[in-house]
Amino acid sequence: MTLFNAADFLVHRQARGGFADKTAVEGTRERTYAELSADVARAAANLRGLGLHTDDRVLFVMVDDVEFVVSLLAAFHAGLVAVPISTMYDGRELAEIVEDSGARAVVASAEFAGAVNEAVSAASEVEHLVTSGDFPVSVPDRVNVLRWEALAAEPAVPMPEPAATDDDAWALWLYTSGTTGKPKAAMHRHANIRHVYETYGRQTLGITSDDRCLSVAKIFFAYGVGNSVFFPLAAGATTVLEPRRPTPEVFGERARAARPTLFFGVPTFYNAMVHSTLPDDAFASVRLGVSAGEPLPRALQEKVLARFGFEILDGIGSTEALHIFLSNVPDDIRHGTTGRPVPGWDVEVRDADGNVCPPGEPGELFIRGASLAVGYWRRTDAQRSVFLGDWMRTGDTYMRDEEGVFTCLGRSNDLLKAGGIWVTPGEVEARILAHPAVLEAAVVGSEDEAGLVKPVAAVVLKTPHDAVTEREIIDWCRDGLAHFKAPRAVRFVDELPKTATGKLQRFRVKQQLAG
Ligand code: 3SK
Repeated sequence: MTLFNAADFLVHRQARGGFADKTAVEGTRERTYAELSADVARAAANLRGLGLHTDDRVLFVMVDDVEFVVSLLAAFHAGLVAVPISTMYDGRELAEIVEDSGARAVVASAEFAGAVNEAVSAASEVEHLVTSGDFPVSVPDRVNVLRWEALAAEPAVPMPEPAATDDDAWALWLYTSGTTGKPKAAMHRHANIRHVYETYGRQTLGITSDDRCLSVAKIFFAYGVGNSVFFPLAAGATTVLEPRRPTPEVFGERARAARPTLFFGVPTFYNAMVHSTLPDDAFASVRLGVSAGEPLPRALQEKVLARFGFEILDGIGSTEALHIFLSNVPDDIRHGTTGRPVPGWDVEVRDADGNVCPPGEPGELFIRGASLAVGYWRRTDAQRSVFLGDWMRTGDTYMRDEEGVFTCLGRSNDLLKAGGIWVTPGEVEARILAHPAVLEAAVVGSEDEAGLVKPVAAVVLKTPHDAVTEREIIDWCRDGLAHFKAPRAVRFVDELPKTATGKLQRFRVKQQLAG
């Protein structure tokens, strides 16, 4: 058994090895690697001091700031399981997750006090609530409430060395609902953190200790925790944390002040950036952008390059893979594609019989790599349908060309048949998006009066009161596409339903269009 602890890999190693005085984290305050290392060891000892044992879950509902990074690394250091949770859940949804995880402790920022109070009150197994900021506590007496400062204080029993975990020890559970269904925890090992750094952070991004990382995706999300914690810290670089809600204005201002070199966004955010009034030099320090979450349209990638002056590496990852497994690389960026497999990943496009598709033929994407989750916590059915031996079925429809470059065609279950012919929503959406008045579009299948599935569209206009009509959008599609692909109906909406990282939730678009 080889000992390996992610806290050692991410912070203590750097503090010992020449980066002690280097700034590790810039949030509302700054920490060097030496300070962060000491904070983490103290917080780990204090968590253990609460009576928490190896593999106990500690759940985090926190804003992206120094306290979150310290708490997360402290859980690794203490041999506990860190469970970062989306800050977008309401009290009832959060309570279900807290119950499901069996967490004995919750660490939460004041901003989410309402939902956290409700969830902790409902979840009978929670014994400790650690509050950060000005948190109005309202939980039953059975819960031991302490302030975050108590985690940072000198512990009664120090824990200078990380717990003797090995590669296979649980480090991190990440809840995912995918684009449908009840959230389930993908369970990740300590070793998975090293793997995503080695394969994507170092070999694909080429991150070095000179980099400064800024991520739109928050730390509670797999994409965000890689961008803002794993990659910068493992490289001895600096992570710039932005606690506020991500808008182009907030990030433009932060980027001008903090001068990031690597910027991690999602297509919706890049789209908002190009439609904003930000100065063109707002991101002048960025050497490379990254996009994931959903395919980045070629036109958008080109607009960001023309306006803000940086290239974007488009890639795709998943919570189950922990980070990105297919990506473009800096010296070979193919606009409009997701690039090639990240080193260490096997990626196949398979047909309905499980055979590998020849180049040019669409099929479902399957992946195999060392950072795949060991499974889902207490979700046997989902686990058996998603994890097949060493492989995972992603549910995405892809095509690989002769050169081994992959292009996304949508989610496998998003494809719809109109008049007996397959329609790829992405193709119809791309046509609608080319209309000068359109900001965003989503196409889903909807049954008509005869019970036949037809494409229908939800459309967000750039200027909400633009006098564009439904007929105009339909005719625009009939002009540029085979007629059967044109939507039969168009509904103008204020916004499209999305996940925390901006991934379109088609099942909610369907509800939106049905309602
Ligand atoms: O959605 C993605 O592409 C993604 C990327 C990195 C990590 C996690 C996810 C879901």
